[in-house]
Order: sequence, then structure tokens, then C-alpha cells
Amino acid sequence: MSKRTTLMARPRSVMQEYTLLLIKPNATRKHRVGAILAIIEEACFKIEEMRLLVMNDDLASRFYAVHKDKHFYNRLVKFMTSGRTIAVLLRREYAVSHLRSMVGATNPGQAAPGTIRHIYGESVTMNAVHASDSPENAIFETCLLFPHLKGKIKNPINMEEA
Ligand code: RTP
Ligand code: MG
Repeated sequence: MSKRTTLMARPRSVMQEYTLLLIKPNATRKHRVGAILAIIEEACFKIEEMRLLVMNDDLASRFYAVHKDKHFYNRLVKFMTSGRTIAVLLRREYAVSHLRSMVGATNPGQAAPGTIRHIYGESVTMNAVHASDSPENAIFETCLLFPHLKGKIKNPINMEEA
């Protein structure tokens, strides 16, 4: 195969996605923000937006509305409103599935060695980080945390517009 044919056959770009990372209050309290972001950047995620906030009840309940009937819901909202959260909009190839695999199982005791929750999680509630579980939820969650992006982002990213 000639060099020219090889170049022409190569896809123009691999699909890129947005995903949302939250560094939760137990990790910010323990000064783990820099260490967690270092892991993320090492994995070639691009940081598109970042925000420090303390969630109020309204935001936490909208963010976790899907869990409102679960037994752990009140404990979860109480924890998520207990201190500082860092919200980070990330971008990468296959960002959603890649970040979920780096984050590990919900319960840090069951998370694989080397995952962020295995390293920095303290309990199933205080599990250090959140990662979006689907491309659609990544957009929904991002618009809650970064309202100025509402209607302006979608998954997958249209590489012609990017
Ligand atoms: P996340 O949404 O925070 O990334 O976590 P996840 O997908 O791994 O887990 P999910 O089922 O969405 O649960 C959301 C958060 O609720 C807390 N949780 N507590 N049995 C329990 O006490 C329990 N189960 C879940 C965790 O903080 C979890 O991250
Ligand atoms: Mg979840």
C-alpha cells in the first residue's frame, strides 16, 4: 500500500466526548484536589471548565434526582452539601467510559487497585469523586453545574464545529 493510500484511509478524527467529574467534599477536605487532577491530566483528559462550589440542597437534589427514592438519598444529599466540591468538565476520546473505569466501583472497598476511589475513597458515601455514567447524563449534569453552557454543548462533540 502506498503512503498516500494509507493517509487517505485513516479516519479524520476519533470521536470526542464531554464528561463531568465532581471532586466530592471528603476529597477537598483532605487536600486531594491536585492529586486527583494530576491523575486525570496524565490520562490525557482536557479540562474545559472548572468550578469550586458548595452545593445547596436544591442543586444536590436536582443532581441526584434519579436516586430520590433510594434509602441512601438523604445521607447522600447531606454529604454533598457538607463542604466544597470541584466540578470539572472534561473532554477526551471515549471520555465517559474511560473516566468511569478510572474512577472504579461505587464502594471504594470493591474498587480495583489503582482506581481513584480505591486510592481516595473512604466509604460508599464518601467515595471521593463522581463521574457521569452516560454521554446524555454528562450533558445534563454539565448544564446543572455550568448553566452558561445550556444548549451549547452536546455528545459526541461535532468535530466539524469544534
Ligand atoms: P456517582 O453517580 O457519584 O458517580 O456514583 P455511581 O454512579 O458509582 O453510583 P450511583 O449508584 O449513581 O450512586 C450515587 C452516589 O450515591 C452514594 N451511594 N450510597 N448504598 C449506599 O449507601 C450508596 N449507594 C450509592 C455514593 O456516594 C454514590 O457515588
Ligand atoms: Mg451515578
